[in-house]
Amino acid sequence: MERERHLLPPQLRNLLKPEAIERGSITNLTVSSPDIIAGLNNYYKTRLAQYGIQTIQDLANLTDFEPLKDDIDVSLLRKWTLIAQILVKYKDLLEKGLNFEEYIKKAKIGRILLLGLDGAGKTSSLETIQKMKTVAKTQPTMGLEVKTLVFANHELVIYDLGGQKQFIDIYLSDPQTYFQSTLAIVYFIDVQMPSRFKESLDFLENIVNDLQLLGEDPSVHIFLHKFDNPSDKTLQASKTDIKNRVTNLLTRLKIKYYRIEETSIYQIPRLVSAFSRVFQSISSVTQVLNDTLRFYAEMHNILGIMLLTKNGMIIAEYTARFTPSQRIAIYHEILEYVNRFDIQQKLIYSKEPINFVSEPDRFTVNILPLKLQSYSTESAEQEDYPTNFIVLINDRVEGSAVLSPIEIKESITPWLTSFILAIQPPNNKK
Ligand SMILES: Nc1nc2c(ncn2[C@@H]2O[C@H](COP(=O)(O)OP(=O)(O)OP(=O)(O)O)[C@@H](O)[C@H]2O)c(=O)[nH]1
Ligand SMILES: [Mg+2]
Repeated sequence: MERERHLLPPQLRNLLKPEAIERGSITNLTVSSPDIIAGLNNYYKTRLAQYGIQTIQDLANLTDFEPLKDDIDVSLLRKWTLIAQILVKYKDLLEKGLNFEEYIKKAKIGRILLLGLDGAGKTSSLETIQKMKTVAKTQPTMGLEVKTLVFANHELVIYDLGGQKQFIDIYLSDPQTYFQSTLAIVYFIDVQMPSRFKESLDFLENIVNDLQLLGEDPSVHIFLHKFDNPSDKTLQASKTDIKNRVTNLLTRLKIKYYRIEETSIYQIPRLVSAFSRVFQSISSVTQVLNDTLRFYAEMHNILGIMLLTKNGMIIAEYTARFTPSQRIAIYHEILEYVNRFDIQQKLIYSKEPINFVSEPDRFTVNILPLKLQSYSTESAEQEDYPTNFIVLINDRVEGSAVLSPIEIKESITPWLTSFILAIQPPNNKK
């Protein structure tokens, strides 16, 4: 009994009725009746059942609130479906009978491969995000170089595979050595070199074939790189051309999930954002964090929320209500603040938010330090945890959030803490 109760992190347990947890039906969570959710009483249970919603899984699948809205308030429906979706994401972990921390430990991170022809910009890009400033590296990589990068607590192992012809031949002739246990591949294509598109696509096809033969199913990220100046017409045309060709190729190879990013070492926010998405794609926790942020944004009427590491990488975000260019413009400014040492010091020690207006006077942005408070350890140990940043973005004119940024942060922090602690060990842990 005791063990079952600890399967869920405390913040998630708070979403459910205590009796539901005591009953020990937690392992059958997704087939449980929706009324295990706190506040969902018998009346609502009956209403939901009238619309065919009998289980947590049904509730998680609910997307169209329209038919129910006369019976049940939409804000309640939204809240409950989000809770149900979070619970469904835990199904896997619950079925394995693991608690959250154990689960994270077992979700061992494999490696990330940086691939692409010689001179495509792999090494420069990696060093640019490691240093958070442009590194225009010119030394070609001689074969395989193994590097690491810390993202949240994951020590990511990154294989930087030099792209000269003689090395490519070696990788492709020994895929087992180079491509096995791959969680993600980042494939770089130099958009300034249309004359090499064909050659680059051939290499990509060979890699994907090898991965499929090995039974590997990594997440695939295509970086259309050296996209230095988005308003350059020639560059735009090349980008559109290669984007179509990549899409066709990956569709033909039956790769369902892939992302295409436009990157440049001279556009750090885009590059960091693109890499953050690679890291998020292999982290089992970011999905839950993303849902949590969305949940909070909707509850408190906030336009957007981002959760950043100390150096500005995006751990999780809810930014669906911005256009991609708005999102990048806002993030650009956020990065400038977060990576300025004096501002960091001020943020961490004063605990007051930094406020600014972004994207031609449209959005107010608040950056707040997020000091983690462990629920299981004594307060003396708190200082050992690195600070993260929480960013709240709102419409300037509307000033729509009801609560102040500090109040919002206070209410989000306990929620996020247990998740982040699970993926982020203390600073002093080597
Ligand atoms: N204009 C522009 N040049 C870039 C960009 N990224 C990298 N470069 C340049 O491209 C050249 C090759 O960069 P590298 O990072 O060494 O390329 P690589 O993919 O690691 O090459 P190999 O190690 O040989 O496979 C260098 O001169 C970089 O300065 C970019 O975003 N824009
Ligand atoms: Mg290199």
